[in-house]
Amino acid sequence: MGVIRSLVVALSVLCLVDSKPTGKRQAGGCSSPVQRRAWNNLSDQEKQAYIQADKCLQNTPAAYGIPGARTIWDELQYVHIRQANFIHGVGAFLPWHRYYIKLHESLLSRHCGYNGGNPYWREADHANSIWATNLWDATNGMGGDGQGEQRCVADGPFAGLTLIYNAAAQAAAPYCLAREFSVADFQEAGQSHIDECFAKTSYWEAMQCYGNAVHWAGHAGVGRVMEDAMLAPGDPVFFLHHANLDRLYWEWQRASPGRLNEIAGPNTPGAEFGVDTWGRPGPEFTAFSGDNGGETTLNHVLWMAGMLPNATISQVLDIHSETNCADYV
Ligand SMILES: *[C@@H]1O[C@H](CO)[C@@H](O)[C@H](O)[C@H]1NC(C)=O
Ligand SMILES: *[C@@H]1O[C@H](CO)[C@@H](O)[C@H](O)[C@H]1NC(C)=O
Ligand SMILES: [Cu+2]
Repeated sequence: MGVIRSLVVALSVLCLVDSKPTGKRQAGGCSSPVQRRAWNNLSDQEKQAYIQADKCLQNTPAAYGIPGARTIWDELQYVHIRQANFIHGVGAFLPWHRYYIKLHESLLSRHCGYNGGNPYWREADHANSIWATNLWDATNGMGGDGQGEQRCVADGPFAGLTLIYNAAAQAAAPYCLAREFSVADFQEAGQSHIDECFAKTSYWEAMQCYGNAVHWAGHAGVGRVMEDAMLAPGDPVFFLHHANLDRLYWEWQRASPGRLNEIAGPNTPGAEFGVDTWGRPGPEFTAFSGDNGGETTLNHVLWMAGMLPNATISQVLDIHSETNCADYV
């Protein structure tokens, strides 16, 4: 296990450096969307600003009253674990993860002075080899593969990062940020899989397609924490991966105007999504889903544990909405 860091670390001044203006959310609109750019297209200085802002969240004491959380990074991971059986394999999968990216962006801005967009990882560019990217750089990147028996990440800015929530969303023994790269699993990020999903003509078909190979590739390709459907956001790579998935979903949405108002699917996942081990979502979610039934509607409530206000799916389907105010460039 990596070195356990002191939790009380002064904010790095780098948190405050070189960020682009955030999306301005004004009454009734979004006048200047925050720009989400490909990792490869960021300058080293921009990469550092983003990395240091994530480190800042990992070193900022918990602020949202989530039981057992040490840091805001813990609280961010908790939001995902707590409702994992309500946001995967369901209609809300893509909208929920879109709003979760906005949560990450909002925390970076609110607590760490980073007002840029959440960058994305253009995975298809090097689907033949997960290694063939500067994303793993130890200086201007996420650090590399895990090492040793526990596969803890031992280089780069997140070496020594520990996480505390288990799959039951309870604070337990700290564990390290672990990775175990798989070249074979990452190959599913390839363009042919993206093209297949882009060709789907209904949301539910498209969601199931994007949620399959294209989504799985980044999780299983990185491995360990990222491969765990509950714990995955503990790895900072999660947000680059999901921004890429969200970008692909947005491309699909833009291909036909009706798709900005289209949602479908069940509110509880089928057996193939592991509900037998996760358990069914309880009334604390289903009673507040806003759908008046088991089918996901535009009124479905997206919950971020109070770190952002509850939003409905209708508020996030357009990334230029007041709630999102973002663009992929
Ligand atoms: C972004 O990076 C890609 C390669 O990953 C390159 O083809 C493209 O020209 C870059 N775009 C800009 C605006 O720099
Ligand atoms: C937000 O959503 C959660 C979960 O669906 C629910 O428990 C809570 O009451 C909602 N909060 C508000 C202010 O509506
Ligand atoms: Cu998820």
